[in-house]
Amino acid sequence: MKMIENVKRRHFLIGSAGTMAAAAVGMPAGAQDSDNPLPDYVSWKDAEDVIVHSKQTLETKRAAQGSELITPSTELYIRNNLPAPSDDIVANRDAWEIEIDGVANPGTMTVGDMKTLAVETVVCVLQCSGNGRAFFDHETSGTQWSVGAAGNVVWTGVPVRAVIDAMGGAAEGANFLTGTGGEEIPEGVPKETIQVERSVPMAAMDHAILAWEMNGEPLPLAHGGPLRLVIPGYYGVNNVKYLKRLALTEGESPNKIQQTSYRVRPVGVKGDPSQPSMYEMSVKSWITGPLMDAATGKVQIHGVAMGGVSDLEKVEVSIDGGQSWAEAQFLGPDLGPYAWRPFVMITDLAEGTHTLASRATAKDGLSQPETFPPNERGYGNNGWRVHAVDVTVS
Ligand SMILES: Nc1nc2c(c(=O)[nH]1)N[C@H]1C(S)=C(S)[C@@H](COP(=O)(O)O)O[C@H]1N2
Ligand SMILES: [Mo]
Repeated sequence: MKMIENVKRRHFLIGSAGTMAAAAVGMPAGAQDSDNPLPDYVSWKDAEDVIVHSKQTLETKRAAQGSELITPSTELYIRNNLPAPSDDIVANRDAWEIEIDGVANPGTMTVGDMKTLAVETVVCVLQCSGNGRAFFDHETSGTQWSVGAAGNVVWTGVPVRAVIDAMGGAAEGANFLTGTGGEEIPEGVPKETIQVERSVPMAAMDHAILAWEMNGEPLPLAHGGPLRLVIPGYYGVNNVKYLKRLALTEGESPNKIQQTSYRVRPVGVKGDPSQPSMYEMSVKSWITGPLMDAATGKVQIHGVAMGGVSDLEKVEVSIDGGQSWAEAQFLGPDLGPYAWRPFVMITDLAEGTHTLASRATAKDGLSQPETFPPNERGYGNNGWRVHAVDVTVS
């Protein structure tokens, strides 16, 4: 068991792992040109810092995460369920119009209108539900993400509450906030089968914003421009890109992505609406360096940690595979309960191979388990043991 884990772990640390994964899923023809390994719609990303799993899935390299407080857009992962819309939709950003339903006065509002209502900035982790999937022992379908389907992002936009208020407030019987993605659905395909439409409990509205800016710049199309629903503390899938409709609804979206996908269930069991949906994220951390080799003497062990929906209490680091732990030091400012915090521990490492692990504890009292139980789709992995790295010091 232990050996399998180690083999799996090493496999994802070697430099060529990304290329191998891309080959395994079959890179679509035309996904890359000869000078640039990146798909066209994200050709502006930094090819050195990302692993291209497929045309629709890019992962940030673990080493690139380093001790970055904010993830630059050029490094941030990409996860598309459908091909991204044409960049025509960001030609005139302020003219982008969304439909608003389930309010006293249903209607439409443009991004330009929203900019006159209110503005707020929130820093939060964007993380795919399947981040850490590669570390499960069972076979999982879906992108074999290691740690890089996550980033810490500064979002600016209008609070969802302000938009709802401007439309006369919530209609009777609203239980969910439902956002619909702006991808075109090919003719003849029932929209329920592929359309990205997610419903989150109304409580999520307290912190939700409709963002037009990311890291201080107009929101790139690839990350959901002109307008994205951002639900701090919630898994990536709930952060609907190119938002074209926002509705307060009595029930959850009838679409597959809500009803049966993103449901946590035992291995071998099909998804159904009675199972927990991937909503709130959990406390998690991982080492980002050193990853393979280090010289003897003083070493800075660094990584990133998040509290899920709570402030962080502490991060502990182990250099002996979890037999003993010492508290690490946070690096840089605390940007709130939904943001991640880089951490560092300076220590001496003797010659030999060391298993470096990190374990975060949040102020709500929750901390990372040693092992997170397997589930059919490999969601939500925050077990500290499989996120550890073996480093050889010589
Ligand atoms: N419209 C739309 N929104 C979407 C998706 C999508 O395919 N279409 N993918 C979701 C998933 S599963 C994730 S993890 C995040 C990825 O965001 P990113 O591509 O900006 O990193 O967006 C979410 N929002
Ligand atoms: Mo995702």
